[in-house]
Amino acid sequence: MPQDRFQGHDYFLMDELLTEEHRLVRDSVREWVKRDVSPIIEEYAQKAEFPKQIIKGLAGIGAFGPYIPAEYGGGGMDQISYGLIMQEIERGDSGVRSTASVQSSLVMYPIYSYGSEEQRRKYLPKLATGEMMGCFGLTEPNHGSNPSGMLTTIRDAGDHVVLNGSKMWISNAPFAQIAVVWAKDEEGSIRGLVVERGMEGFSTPETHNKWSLRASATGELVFDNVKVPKSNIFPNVKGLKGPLGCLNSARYGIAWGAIGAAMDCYDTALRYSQERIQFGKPIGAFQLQQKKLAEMITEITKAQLLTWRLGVLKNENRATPAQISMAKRNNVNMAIQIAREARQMLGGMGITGEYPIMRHMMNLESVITYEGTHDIHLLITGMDVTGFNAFN
Ligand code: TGC
Ligand code: FAD
Repeated sequence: MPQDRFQGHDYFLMDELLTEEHRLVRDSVREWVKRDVSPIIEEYAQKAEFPKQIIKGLAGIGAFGPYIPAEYGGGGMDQISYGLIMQEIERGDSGVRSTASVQSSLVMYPIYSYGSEEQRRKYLPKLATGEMMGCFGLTEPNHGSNPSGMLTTIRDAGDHVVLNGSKMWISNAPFAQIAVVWAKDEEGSIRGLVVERGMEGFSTPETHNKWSLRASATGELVFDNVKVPKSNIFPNVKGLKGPLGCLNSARYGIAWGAIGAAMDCYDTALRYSQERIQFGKPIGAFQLQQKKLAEMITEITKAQLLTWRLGVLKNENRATPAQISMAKRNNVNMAIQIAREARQMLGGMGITGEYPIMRHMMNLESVITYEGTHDIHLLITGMDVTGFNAFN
């Protein structure tokens, strides 16, 4: 990929709504992405490999547990800083943001929110430094959008439980040392537990041949009579609200992240339109290309305002799950539309790895599917505004 010349886009002077700390966090992550992600990410995406060497750097910029209190190794930051970190990382690549959001919101968050003090002290500091990586197992081969039907079970066996079943499409699974797993107990209640690599009967086969999120490792979690100590079960949550609570935090981060991917596509297309000459003029001088760019910056600006407001509500503990759904759905859809338009603006060059757009476009096909599909989030909004549940 040519040198990363990205410049932020702030049409409505949104920076004035950020604190000095927010801007500092955002700018330092942006610099790190330019230095350590952009130069290598295309090569890793092409070979479908997660660049493990960036784990230390991700920990260094505070991407693992930004809002987890400092006494457990987290960054102790607010929700807007967390969002800005996700935005800047996804500006580089959605797969790298996936690794960070799984670690923060789907592994550290449940351990912090639902775990015992012993569990917090055992896992959180190592997860914050990246010495330990985690993954999150909710989806199963036959239960994706409706996780309440899950078939993975735990059976009481004295001082431990016996875990059986399987999970599919799990980000970070191939290399994670621990998995936060959701399974039903004998009463049919969903419980969360920490499963450690090395436990007998636990394996994590890698999923190959993805056209999307190629720089992120995806795999299965297979449990064949795995004995898990009872001390690994989260004591403070029961039911589907446990995993869904984690998703609120991850979906919030994705809403910010999608803005990053969209800004990168817009920035690339804008620069290309100013430099590429056809019919004796820069293509940006043609009205059809201007329409595309004008609509892109309009949609990015609307998403920035929505998401900043959501961050304020989240800081005040007032953001509802339905508001988070609306932002995730809107922003990922906005980003995927922009990626498709921007790719066309680059003509043939748009399909090459010389530019980041095609990679973003393909990545966003996963982002619009995971953490609740586009349609599932629409139904959540529909239920919230009408009071009618269209799921059952
Ligand atoms: P429902 O009966 O509505 O609710 C069951 C219980 O959960 C509570 N609840 C929530 N709690 C917290 N946050 C939320 N967002 C919540 N939504 C619901 C609810 O109040 C109830 O509590 P209680 O106390 O009454 O028991 O559940 P349902 O079975 O009808 O399902 C609702 C539905 C469809 C919205 C939900 O299942 C859903 O969101 N499905 C989508 C599944 C999904 O998003 N999976 C994501 C897997 S993880 C992933 O994709 C990671 S990708 C990572 C990466 O690489 O970045
Ligand atoms: P399905 O639920 O089978 O849906 C198929 C289609 O039917 C979709 O279009 C959906 O919108 C539609 N549909 C379903 N129900 C309804 C309905 N009631 N009304 C209307 N339409 C409906 N999961 C994890 O647990 N952990 C992870 O780390 C993780 N990482 C992932 C990484 C990648 C790259 C991908 C692709 C997925 C990942 N997932 C992960 C799984 C992801 O959350 C699921 O793919 C997603 O929730 C959708 O489930 P599904 O694929 O089984 O699709």
